[in-house]
Amino acid sequence: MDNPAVLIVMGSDSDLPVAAKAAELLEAMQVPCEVTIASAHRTPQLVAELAAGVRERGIKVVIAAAGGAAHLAGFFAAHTTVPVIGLPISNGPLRGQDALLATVQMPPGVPVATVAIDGAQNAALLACQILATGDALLAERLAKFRAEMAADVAKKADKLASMGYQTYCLALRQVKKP
Ligand code: RP5
Repeated sequence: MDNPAVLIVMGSDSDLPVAAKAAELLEAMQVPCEVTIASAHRTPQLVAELAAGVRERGIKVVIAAAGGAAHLAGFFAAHTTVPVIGLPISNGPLRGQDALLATVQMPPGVPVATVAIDGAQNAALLACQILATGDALLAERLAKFRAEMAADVAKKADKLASMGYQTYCLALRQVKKP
């Protein structure tokens, strides 16, 4: 990808199913992004080099996704002043609780903006919101996204009012059946 504005880096390809959701949303928002794999533990030198080069490459925001003892976002943030969004992944027996705490508990001086476990959509939206501080067209796309969400909620409220909660609930259960 030429001139990516966002870099999505993940610790392993096992993080990709979640991280891909961030890439998809960035694509929908017409934000160019690059997706790569680099591990704070298995390839620390690569992560350090990647982080040291992001500002020069014009990358404005980094999304760092990792599970387990998730040091990727913090280690990346230690090597750059470009904003880093940490995306804890629910890999492993602790289902992301470990990754959440490892990502969010940064020492003062090196911030990581941490989203929820597997919160790929919010990671992408936060990246867009940072970029939109200097991009009016992207700000408009974000406003449209919010308006669509609000319309969706209103539509559900109307449906609930017309169906009644019991029928609505039954319909939801039918949809959830495998
Ligand atoms: C972390 O360990 C990765 O981010 C991944 O979530 C987890 C497991 O990695 P694999 O063993 O699947 O490569 O570093």
